[in-house]
Amino acid sequence: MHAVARRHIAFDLQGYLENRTALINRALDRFLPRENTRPATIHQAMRYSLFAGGKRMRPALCLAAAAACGGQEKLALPLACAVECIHTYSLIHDDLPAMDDDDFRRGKPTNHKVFGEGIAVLAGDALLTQAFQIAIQCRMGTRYSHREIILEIARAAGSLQLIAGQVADLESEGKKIPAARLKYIHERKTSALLCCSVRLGGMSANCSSTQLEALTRFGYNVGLAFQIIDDILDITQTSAQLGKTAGKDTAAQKATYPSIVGLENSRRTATRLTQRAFAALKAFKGNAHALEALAGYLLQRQN
Ligand code: GRG
Repeated sequence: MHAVARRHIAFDLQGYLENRTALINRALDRFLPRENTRPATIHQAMRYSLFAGGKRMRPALCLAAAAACGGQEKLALPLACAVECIHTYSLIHDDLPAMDDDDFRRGKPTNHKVFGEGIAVLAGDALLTQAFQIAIQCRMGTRYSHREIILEIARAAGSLQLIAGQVADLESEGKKIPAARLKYIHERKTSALLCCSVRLGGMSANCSSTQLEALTRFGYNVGLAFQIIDDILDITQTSAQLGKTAGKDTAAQKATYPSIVGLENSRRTATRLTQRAFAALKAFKGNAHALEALAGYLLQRQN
């Protein structure tokens, strides 16, 4: 067995994920307007993508980070749901014909295929806005205010991070780019929101500055590893396994880690980044089992 996988043998990750996914889904259901709330089309479209069966990795990381800092996971739930809304919005927009033009996401037809492009744009917009409305419902401790929470989310989702990554991604299509440019894209398009997820979990638990710094290093490295694995899966798995169209990166002539440094080198880099993430968890003195198990799983995942 892989050395990284061996570390998590005692932790019931499957049980943990099932339980937290159910918790997150129930909370999302409470936070979102009902399907028949007028105008019903937009609420149906928002719920369609939100409940289409995502892995819920960002909210799970948010809850696990809260626990690692000695906090109550339930207090982090609004923040966990907020990041999942932002993630889902980014997927809906990424799938639009003007972006990646995809027909298949989370094992289902993409939002614009079901509701049309106009409603899909609006469903993404509405989920992004909804995220702030949900986040503000978090009960904060003494160290971090709602202002800091909102700033944290806005920065990760804004034009210097998530959007910057997507812009660079669009502008790099069909071009040969150096590995440093690809890292810039991955840091913004993927790592920023993962990093934000764990930081928010820590902040909801009133974490110390040392803990927040450790979570930042953990999230950054896990985020980069996550995207490299995503690039690898795009060429090694089928569409049915991924629940989205496989081979898209090659078809769109996108620069990926495997296309620049090869498959084996990409796997080694993802493993090295995950080991750095594990090293960051030392700050939690053995109290970050869920975070550790999640990072191990993200490296080994098959979809
Ligand atoms: C704001 C116009 C506009 C677009 C934003 C940033 C962006 C578009 C899209 C990003 C989409 C993307 C492919 C991001 C990379 C991160 C990634 C691999 C997402 C898939 O995450 P998973 O595997 O998905 O966690 P599930 O469906 O399981 O939640």
